[in-house]
Amino acid sequence: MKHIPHLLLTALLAFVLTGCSKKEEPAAAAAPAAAGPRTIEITANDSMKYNLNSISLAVGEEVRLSLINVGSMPKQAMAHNIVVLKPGTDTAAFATAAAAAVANDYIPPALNDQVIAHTKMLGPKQTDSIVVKFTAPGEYPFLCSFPAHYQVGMKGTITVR
Ligand SMILES: [Cu+2]
Repeated sequence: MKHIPHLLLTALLAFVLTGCSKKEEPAAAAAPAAAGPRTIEITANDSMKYNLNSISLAVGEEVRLSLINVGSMPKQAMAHNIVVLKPGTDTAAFATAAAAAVANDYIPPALNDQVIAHTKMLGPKQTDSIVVKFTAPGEYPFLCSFPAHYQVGMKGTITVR
């Protein structure tokens, strides 16, 4: 009979302790939500335009470039991507080579060493993102490698300082 009150006390203590720790969990879990790279949203439309043509970043910054094709034309006629290139890349030559690289989703294999990162080629309402860490200062060109889009103005610069 002496053991019963002791067991009850132990159970009560366990309940109180569990209850206390559960109350603290939401506050503790909320803290890491802000971590991770900053997201920069870029849209591409049926008029062959990005909403952003210049982006400024700090050296060492890691960002998520998120591309959204907000157009509605079929993918065969109007698709978009973002290709981030190394500083100093001949972008016109890259775009010309890309137009011929249909089989490789318009990324020319011969110029792969100039590509830092690229999204998939997106049809209407599709989205894709790339995470890039810019460790060196410079002017990083970006463009859409779908045929003729670069020439119409789907290009820009990421300036890293
Ligand atoms: Cu495009």
